Amino acid sequence: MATKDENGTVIVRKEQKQKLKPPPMYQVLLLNDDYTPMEFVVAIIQEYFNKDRETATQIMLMVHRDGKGMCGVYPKDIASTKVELVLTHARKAGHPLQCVMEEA
Ligand code: TYC
Repeated sequence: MATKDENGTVIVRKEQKQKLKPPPMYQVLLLNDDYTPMEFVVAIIQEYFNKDRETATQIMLMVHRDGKGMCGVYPKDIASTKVELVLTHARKAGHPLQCVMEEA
């Protein structure tokens, strides 16, 4: 953009640097517990994270073995909605399954 100072001198400002960063992404993780049935966890991963049965089973077993496992990476509002839907479904079914999100 060009403007003039008090003497009429044209001042040309350098173009503003583009400072916008891409929006942060969030991992959605399932946490292990001793009570939620394996079959229920597999069904949850298939339903909310669009995985086939085989992939869902692998993720479930990883959570069972390592304590936690990643189901997907999403923008903040989508990750947050998935966490809420999973927790609501698990509580309605009477299971203590935990689902969390963290910045990727
Ligand atoms: N540990 C559970 C069991 O033995 C299975 C399980 C897997 C629970 C993954 C939660 O996120 C989980 N029934």
